[in-house]
Amino acid sequence: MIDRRAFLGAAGLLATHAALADASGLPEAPSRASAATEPPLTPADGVPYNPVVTLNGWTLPWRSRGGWKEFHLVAEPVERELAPGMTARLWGYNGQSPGPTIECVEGDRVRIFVTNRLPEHTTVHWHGQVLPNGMDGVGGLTQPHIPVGKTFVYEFTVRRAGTFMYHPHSDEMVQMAMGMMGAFIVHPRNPALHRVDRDFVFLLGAYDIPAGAHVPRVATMTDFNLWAWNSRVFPGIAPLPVRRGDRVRIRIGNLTMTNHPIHLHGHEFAVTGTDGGWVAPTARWPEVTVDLPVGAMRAIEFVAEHAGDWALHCHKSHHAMNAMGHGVPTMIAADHRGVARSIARLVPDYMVMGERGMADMGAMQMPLPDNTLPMMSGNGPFGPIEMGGMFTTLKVREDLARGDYRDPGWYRHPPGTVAYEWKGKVPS
Ligand SMILES: [Cu+2]
Repeated sequence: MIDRRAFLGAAGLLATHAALADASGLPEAPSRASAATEPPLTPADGVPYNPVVTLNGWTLPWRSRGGWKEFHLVAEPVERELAPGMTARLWGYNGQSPGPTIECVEGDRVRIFVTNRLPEHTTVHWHGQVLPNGMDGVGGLTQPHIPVGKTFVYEFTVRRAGTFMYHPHSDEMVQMAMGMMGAFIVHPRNPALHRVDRDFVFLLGAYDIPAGAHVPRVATMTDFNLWAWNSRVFPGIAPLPVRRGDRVRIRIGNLTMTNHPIHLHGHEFAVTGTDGGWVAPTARWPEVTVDLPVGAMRAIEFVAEHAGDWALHCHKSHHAMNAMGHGVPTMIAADHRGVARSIARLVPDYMVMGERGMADMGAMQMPLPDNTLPMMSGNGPFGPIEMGGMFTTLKVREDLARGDYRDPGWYRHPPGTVAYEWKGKVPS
């Protein structure tokens, strides 16, 4: 077998789409090991469009051949860093979970090769696409499952612009619990339609990985311990840098087992699209939280008018935490000093915790098993942020260059605009 990573490194992968091929005649299947956010992939040919930015992810290059855009997905076991200090052994596509984002244009004919390098069969379902029934990817119903080691071909015309995703419809519970999913963005044929300055996409995922382990428990139904955006958890989730005045779209898909109310600070937005299509402008209303139902996508849009580091997070407070034991008793207001003294005679390291709340855990460096993240972490300019899971920031800046997606660092607040301690009088 060709070592794909070595081949790609030599080939300078993003240089051109047209040359992507391997010895078998299949389009090359590029692969990524890093969880960094790649800059948007500007199309080298075909109808021009404004590409999306996949949070902690990337877009799959394609090749043009005989009027088709050809993509190559490889379903395979992957290693994914969820945040610095923790790596999970997941299943995904082309070296990553989630798989690379597929981008094309309304009216494109797409041919997607899917090679199965998993230890069991799989399929790919193109969630939200209107396509011939036999291309829908439901194993057993619309096609045979793709056996281990085989490559299947999906061909269809993408009929409408919008926000879609892909995932297996084959041993679905296991394969999605292992991280198999990806975004599928279809741009309008007329690039002036639905135009925004910055367009982000990520998928919500949930994992149940016991402390010190690497592989998710695949039979967990509700009690997940890691709530992820594109298989990353805070502080591993990249910020969304935008220029003040930019019109911003954030596309979010939910492939977890529960709903997620996603909340943006400092701005109001409108839901402008779902995986069913665009919302008519007359049917939109202002919101600061959008609930993501299971198996659905939402695109929100707003003008980033207010400079600052604005929190963007799931509003279920347990979903903005990393792994924790939900059996922890509430100790607030309990005086257990006497008990603690008795326990300390048996367990010298015993610490009294939680009788004043749990905020101390944000700063405490407790010994943890290897490959385990603290429940809350991340440090901001004012101290511990005390979050985890589905949390990141929208960083609105005056001086960001167009097309610059690098983290601009912490916001520098103008004098007199930060909450302050009362010391007997307000400054005049
Ligand atoms: Cu949530």
